[in-house]
Amino acid sequence: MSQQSSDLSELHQWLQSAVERGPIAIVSHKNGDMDTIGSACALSHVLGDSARACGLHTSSIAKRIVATTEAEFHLMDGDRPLWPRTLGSIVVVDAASPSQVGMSFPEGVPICAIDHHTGGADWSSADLHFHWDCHSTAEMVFAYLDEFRTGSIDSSVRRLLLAGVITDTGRFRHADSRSLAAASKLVEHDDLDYHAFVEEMESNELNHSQKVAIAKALSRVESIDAGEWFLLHTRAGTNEGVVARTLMSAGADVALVVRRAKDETRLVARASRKAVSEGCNLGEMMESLAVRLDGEGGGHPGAAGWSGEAPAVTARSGFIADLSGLRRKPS
Ligand SMILES: [Mn+2]
Repeated sequence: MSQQSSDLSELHQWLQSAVERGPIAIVSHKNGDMDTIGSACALSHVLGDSARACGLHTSSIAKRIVATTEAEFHLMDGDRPLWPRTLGSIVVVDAASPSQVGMSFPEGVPICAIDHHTGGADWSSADLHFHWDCHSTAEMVFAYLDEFRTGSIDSSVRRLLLAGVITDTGRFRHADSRSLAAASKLVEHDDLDYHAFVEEMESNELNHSQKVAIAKALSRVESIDAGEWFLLHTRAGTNEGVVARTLMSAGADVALVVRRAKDETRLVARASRKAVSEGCNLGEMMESLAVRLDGEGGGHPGAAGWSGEAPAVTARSGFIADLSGLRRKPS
């Protein structure tokens, strides 16, 4: 049996016994992006009445897709999460470590973590840690359903997972054969009009104050030759992802967006495909930043983040210093 199919059967066995144990909480990570929400809702839909998708937050795209697929997602209060007394199992989707969930779990309930991030990986508390080095958790959930629960893959599940794959691969910009194969299988049914679906996802218009905030962040952009890399960086109060994407379109090898909120600093970084193939690995850089500055850091070679209590200027100069020290490899 290949590693892939043995991972999937291990997950299947775990979930089968979970269903027998009673109520299952399928928990998303605290930022509530489309991948985590889509994966949680699709899995809970398939597992049936005993499973509930829940978490602290849903992003605006996720909110829209949850509404249009008539999926059920339960928002929880991170300070006082209410768990059923009979809770039998917890499945965490798309979180690199327990801290990314943003709430504590009841003692003694078996946990299964399904995740595709590098870094973090602090799932020693989990009974089962199902990890693949791929571009979205939605692909992993789809691989499982496609193998063991094909009959339960309905239109709603397909849309939830497809949206997760589309957003986590940056609209397929950093997809690989597995993401593309999953997406292809997800759209091959007549009831999914891909064009209309993408339009529906992208109709997620920014409101006026978000547009103003993005414009301000763009007006503060600075460029640096960080060693051999062309870096564009700025501060943003919101929509860091949109700002980072814009900096990439403007030709950055690496884009860095710094956000300072309350007592937390957050770095969001993106690298071009070329930069990644020439040796830039943002996930590793953010992990090493987390070692030096505390906080949490990790992600993927081309898209990664760090958050912690260090001042914004310390975090930013730490990142720039690391990037400056990195030599380009011939691609
Ligand atoms: Mn993800």
